[in-house]
Amino acid sequence: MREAFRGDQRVDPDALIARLDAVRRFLGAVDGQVPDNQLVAAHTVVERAGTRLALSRDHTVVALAGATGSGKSSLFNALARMDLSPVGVRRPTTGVAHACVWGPLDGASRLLDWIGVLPRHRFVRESPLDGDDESGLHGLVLLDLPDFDSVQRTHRLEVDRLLGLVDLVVWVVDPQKYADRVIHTGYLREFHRHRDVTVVVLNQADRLPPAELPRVLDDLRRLLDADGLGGVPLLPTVAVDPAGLDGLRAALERTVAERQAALRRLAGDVDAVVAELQPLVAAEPPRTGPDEASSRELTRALAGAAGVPAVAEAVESAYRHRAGGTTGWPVPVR
Ligand SMILES: Nc1nc2c(ncn2[C@@H]2O[C@H](COP(=O)(O)OP(=O)(O)OP(=O)(O)O)[C@@H](O)[C@H]2O)c(=O)[nH]1
Ligand SMILES: [Mg+2]
Repeated sequence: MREAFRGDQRVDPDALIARLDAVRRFLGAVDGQVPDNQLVAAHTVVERAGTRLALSRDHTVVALAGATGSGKSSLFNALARMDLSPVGVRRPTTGVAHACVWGPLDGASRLLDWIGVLPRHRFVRESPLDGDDESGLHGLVLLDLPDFDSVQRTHRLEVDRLLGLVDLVVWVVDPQKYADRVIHTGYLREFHRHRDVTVVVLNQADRLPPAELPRVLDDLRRLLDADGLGGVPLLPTVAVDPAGLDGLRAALERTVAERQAALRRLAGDVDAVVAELQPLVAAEPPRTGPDEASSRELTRALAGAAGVPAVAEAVESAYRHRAGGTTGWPVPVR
């Protein structure tokens, strides 16, 4: 099944909606025949995608995620050019997500309600004093997340919930902990289907002797390749130096201008769902008999969800054809 790295490729919203419809039809067809727990992830994606697309296509929700002390809140404040989220010496510091919206807060309120950021932790980055300085980030909704390696279980749960909803993740690592297992096996690897909405920053780059920086970046690149994240942008940052964010700011400006991150994230979610549902469709469907037609249409529905355009069209007619019929197939494959 397709597991695309879209890179700069655009995701067509209509094609994405067609793929989501195909998943929805597949779920309708297997309803009652496959244990519900095998379909939870697919149902979640279909519902979440519908809500995300309906809420706003003009905003790009970007999360700063990483281990405690890596500098997420420092980067958040530096990008906002304001002290919005407390930075601390006591770890962990950030317990709940903070959000900063570039542009009017009004337009993003429903999105932030859905994401679950409390109103008192929402900030707006638009004032008449700014001039045009911040216009390149107009439409950005930046989230500062709690630490994902937290001693506080509630922090980890909150991070996991939010990572399921955001459009793009900036993973913040630091020179001390960039190779930690929890970062790679617990998180980065899980995002291999979302390479095109993944950015990694090596923050606190100023703490390394300048001659060491290229070696650490190479080492981190090697670890990212092993995580299945080959080709993702990797940038050094220094949150405590305004010039130390130029690369990240430029990357975010490009992302916001493209208006593609939400679509790419959801397309990656559909890829994951299709891979998970694939085993439910037997490799060798029955060749004849009453099960033949239903097995064919399920295969087609899944092919439609996978994004094979010609087959996607056939799904519609297969389903119309089937209207009212009963299905003795698919079977969970042994
Ligand atoms: N030298 C240097 N210090 C930094 C940099 N970024 C952050 N710090 C410092 O590192 C410490 C931790 O920064 P925070 O921004 O609170 O880290 P965090 O990732 O938000 O931590 P949690 O909220 O606990 O998850 C603070 O003392 C910051 O001043 C950097 O790029 N260079
Ligand atoms: Mg913090």
